[in-house]
Amino acid sequence: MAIDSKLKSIISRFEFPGTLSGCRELKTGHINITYALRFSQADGTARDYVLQRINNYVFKKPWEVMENVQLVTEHIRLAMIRQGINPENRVLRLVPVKGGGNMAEDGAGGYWRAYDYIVHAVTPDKAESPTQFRQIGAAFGQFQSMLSDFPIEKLHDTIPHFHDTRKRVGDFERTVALDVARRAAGVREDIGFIRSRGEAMCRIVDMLNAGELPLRVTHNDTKINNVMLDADSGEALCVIDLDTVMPGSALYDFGDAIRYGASTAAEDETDLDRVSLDMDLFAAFSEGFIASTASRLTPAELENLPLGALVMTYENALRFLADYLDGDTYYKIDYPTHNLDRARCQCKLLTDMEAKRDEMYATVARLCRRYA
Ligand code: GN1
Ligand code: MG
Repeated sequence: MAIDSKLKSIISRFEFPGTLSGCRELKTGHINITYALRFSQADGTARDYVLQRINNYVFKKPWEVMENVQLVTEHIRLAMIRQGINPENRVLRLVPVKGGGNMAEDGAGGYWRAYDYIVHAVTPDKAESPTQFRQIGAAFGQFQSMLSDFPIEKLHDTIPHFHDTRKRVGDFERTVALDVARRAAGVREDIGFIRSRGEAMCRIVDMLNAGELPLRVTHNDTKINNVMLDADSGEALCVIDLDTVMPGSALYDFGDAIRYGASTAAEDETDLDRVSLDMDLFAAFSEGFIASTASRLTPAELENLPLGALVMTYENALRFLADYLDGDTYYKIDYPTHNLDRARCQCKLLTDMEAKRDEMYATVARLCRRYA
């Protein structure tokens, strides 16, 4: 793509080696703006980097996001070295800004950062097989395990109350009452669905507050495409998108991965008959996750993993619907009812999970007996 002068000037702020020879936008994620950059080197080779503009409507204090990312990637890098693993291409590495630091402000309110590109990798948007999804489960489980000795008090809450379902349920009522975009009348049934599950879905927050579940350092955005896989072997290489690494519950990471990756359809599928929970994928992910975390997680965490899937699906339904009612201020959308379609799809998935609840618990209990 043609590179405009504003982008060029941001690029020039980072310590990229070589001469810029390519730039393309990567259309992934609902939040940040991401570019892949290529630099030709004097020896004729090329090196690739990722440049991102941090969404500072979503992340109000981008410098705190960067502090977290710096600390977390450094911690993982050292953990890998201790385990005899070469961290090259397996943990994100920030590119320094000329003159110091790791984030550049563009003078127009934009905040930018850059990473080495994880090479020879793919990020499937959908599980291609149970075996692959088991690997993804293991990768997120290992990610949590590597951060199990991270000093949790050093982490900023990059989005305060991110998975505080109780607060989200309260905020949702205010959103409905304000009805900024005047859309509430058209989605009464959807609002009713969200209201009917509110209390039950606050169970994880309540257990955390009661000390029945421990706070852990968690990823909090465990979509399948946040794990990069080796393009040939399919082996999990690197967990990415670390902006929401924060204190949270292990159940959130398990649950969000199931919500997105074990669904039979895309997150915004409009033919709701196609949306359900694939129990083979559920079992495969559970196996990878439980095998890599069972020795660390408490019995209460292990037993309640399926609750994570229900709660995360509910929470995303609520958030998409709230953003639709708000006039689409948070998520990137491709068309006017995109957030509504996403919300309805999540509601349908939650309904199917409710029907399969006993089966989900039985599968997890069986795997816990095997690995715990
Ligand atoms: C957003 O980074 P991305 O676009 O994968 C969102 C998640 C939602 C997800 C739904 C910081 O994630 O919480 O679950 O969309 N991230 C943030 O697809 O709000
Ligand atoms: Mg994200």
